[in-house]
Order: sequence, then C-alpha cells, then structure tokens
Amino acid sequence: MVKRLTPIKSLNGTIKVPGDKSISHRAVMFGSIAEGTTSINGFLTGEDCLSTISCFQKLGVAIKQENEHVIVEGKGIKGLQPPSSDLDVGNSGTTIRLMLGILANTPFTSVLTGDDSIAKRPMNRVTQPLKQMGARIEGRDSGNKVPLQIEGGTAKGIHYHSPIASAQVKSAILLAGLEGEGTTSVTEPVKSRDHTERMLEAFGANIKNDGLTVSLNGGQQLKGTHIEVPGDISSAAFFLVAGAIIPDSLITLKKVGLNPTRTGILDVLQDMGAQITYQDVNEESSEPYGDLVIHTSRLKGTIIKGNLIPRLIDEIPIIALAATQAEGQTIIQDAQELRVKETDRIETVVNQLKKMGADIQATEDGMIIHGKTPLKGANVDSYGDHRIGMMLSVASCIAEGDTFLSNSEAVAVSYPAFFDQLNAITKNN
Ligand code: SPQ
Repeated sequence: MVKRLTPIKSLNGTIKVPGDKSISHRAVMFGSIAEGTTSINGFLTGEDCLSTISCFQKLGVAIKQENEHVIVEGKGIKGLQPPSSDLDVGNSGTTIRLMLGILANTPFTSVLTGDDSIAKRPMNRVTQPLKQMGARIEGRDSGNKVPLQIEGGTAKGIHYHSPIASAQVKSAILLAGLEGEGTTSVTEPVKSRDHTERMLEAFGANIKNDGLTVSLNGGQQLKGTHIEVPGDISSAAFFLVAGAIIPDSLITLKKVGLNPTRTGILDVLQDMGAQITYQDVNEESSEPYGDLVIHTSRLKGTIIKGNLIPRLIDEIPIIALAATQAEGQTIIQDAQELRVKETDRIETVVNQLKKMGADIQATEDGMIIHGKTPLKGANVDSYGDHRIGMMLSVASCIAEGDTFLSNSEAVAVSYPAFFDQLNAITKNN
C-alpha cells in the first residue's frame, strides 16, 4: 500500500506504546514449554508475535489471545505435538531462531518457513550450534536458509563462543540446553539483550551469569507464571526522535521498558542533546520500566560504536534520521549486523533518506551522516521493513511537501497502531 504522508507542525500528547516484541515472543514460547498456565498482560498484537502464537498452536499448545491478554496452557516440552503443516514464522526472525532451539528437543520433524525477507536471512548462526548439540537440521544453502526441516531428540550441552552479539543465537542455544542434557553455556563478544535470562528465572529456572557468559543446566522444568509486558523501547524510539526533531513538541511515553541492555537509544539521544526526563521508574520488577518525556531539542552529531551497538541495534534507522537533523557529523560503526535484518538496513536507510535530501553515506559496517539538512517529500519505500516504514513516516513529518510511502502496511509487524497514535498527537495549527 502507498500511503500519502503530509508535513506536520508539532506533536503534543501522551502515548502508550505497544508491548515489547522481544518479551511478548518469549512469554508465549516459555509458557508453551512450561507446565501449567501462563497469563500475559500487555502482549504485543503485532504480526510477528501473532506468528509465534500460531506456530505454537500448530504444535498443539492451547493459547487464547484477546487483544493484549493471552493465556497459554503449557504441558511441558513433552506436550508439544508434531505439526500437521509447516510452521510459518511470517516476517519474524525471533520466532524462527528461538523456536529452532526449542524444537532441538522434540522427537519429531517440523518444517519452518517464512516470508521473502525471512528467506534471505541467515539461519546458520543458530543451526550450526544446534547441530553441534545433536539436532538434525536440513535446508536450503546447507541449512542456512528456509525452508528448514528440524528433527530433535535430546540436545547435549555445549559451551558456545558466539562470534556475534545476538540475543537470538544466545536464546536458541539456552533453550535447547534447558530441555537437554548437561550444562550449556554461551559466551558473547558483547552482551546482547537479556530478556531470555530474566524471563527464564521468572519461570523458575536457574541461570548463571558470569560476565559475558550465561550458563544453565539441562533438565529444568519451567512452571507457568504471570508476565507483565512493558512498552517496547524500540517502538517508543520513533516518538522519542519525533519529539526531539519536530518543532514545539512535547510527548509523554507511558510504561516504556528500561532494561539496560535496550536503552542505548536514550544514552545516544541524551548525548546528542535531547531533553528526556524519566518519571515513575520501577526498577523492582524483573523488567524495569518507566515513563519518558521528550521535548523538541537542539541536537549535535555523535559517534556510535562498539559495546553500544547491541543496546540500540534496532533503533539505528531512527537514530540516522535524528542525525540528519543534528549539527555536525554522526558516525555509526560496528553495526554490520544491520545488513541481515528484515532488509539490509544500511542500504535501505541510506538510499531512502538520500531521496529525501539527507547527506548520508553507507560504510561497510554503518553510515556517516552530516547535518543539519532540510528534508523534502519524496517517493520512498519501506521494502517491507517495519522499522524503515516508521522512520520514513517520522521523516515525512519534517519534510517540505508530501511523501509517498510504499509498503506502509509493514509497520503492523511491530506497531499496528503507529499511524493512529501519530495522528492522535499531531497538531497542525
Ligand atoms: O525478530 P526479528 O525479525 O529479528 O526483529 C528485529 C527487529 O528489528 O524487530 C531485528 F530485525 O529484532 C531483533 C533484534 O535485532 C529481536 C531480537 C530478540 O528478540 O531476541 C534480537 C535482535 O536480533 P539479534 O540477531 O541481534 O539477536
């Protein structure tokens, strides 16, 4: 769908961002292999998380979803049944990679497929270690691409030294180890988001954290629990940047997840000069959260690299837009993982923002942006990538003239109410 987007004067109001995508996926998955009932509040009803529900329903799990409330009736991993048709993960990398870890311990064969974007994304980052643990996995490109066929058994514990900082890799291996034999450890080069570790503990598992290494013993039975999903900071990011770069704006974002492995965007925006205030922060719950207030701010360029990258990897498209409105140069490096997301996010960000007049160049592992440049309306494309679609929509707010966004429907992958919420706080007089 092509959506016409018009410039706006300011944004003013309060937004309850949707539930965290990473946490919503995990709540359904862990509830499905736990024993007993799991209730989930604040579940993200985006397409990706609905794909997770439908895959586990196909595996025989009783799951009832009503808007943001989900009830999962888990019967342990042994309660999973052979699926009668392919497990379609849609656009969701998290669904396929974590599910592969779970299926490494099921004594039946499953076939996993996804959309055109998933068909391009590398799976050997999880299939290789899972094969080392004993799973039999076949697929296109030697088990690197979907469709993938997996036959599990009892996974054997390994100590895996991951070449990349990836929560999906870490989680897939830990999930395989949890239901397998012996001790499983994952060591990462830089710490990735730790929702799996936190939530496994909430489900009663014993996890050992030692610097960059996470370990667990096999044969631990999860017990159903209640999960409150905080707002997704990756979704809040679009309004944080919108609030900073659109004149005369003031936005309050309610109950945003503030897990330190995800808050790199706040550190970077503050470093760039954004005025952000925290209110009602709750650090006691297993996933911290709080309200964020952002005002229009004068931004300056910055350097984003190293350990910071995994803490803001999904926010780089919208940070790049912020950088076009910042004085001076912004350099983003060490972010080569962007090339294997829903699109090659280095190429799509650079190509689409260039069409709107940005001074931005791609590098091997990031981009260089010079600001501040006025943006102009253009024909742009999300290429089916939700985060690119939302970034371009925020860009259109400050552009001169109308913007036409192709494949705008992609935003529903993680933020179905994005356009409605943007319209609700738009002030044009
Ligand atoms: O699930 P998917 O498609 O991989 O989604 C993305 C996103 O932008 O929403 C990445 F494209 O988020 C990943 C994130 O980049 C979600 C995730 C998780 O929930 O574990 C971890 C990150 O990926 P990775 O490869 O670094 O583990």
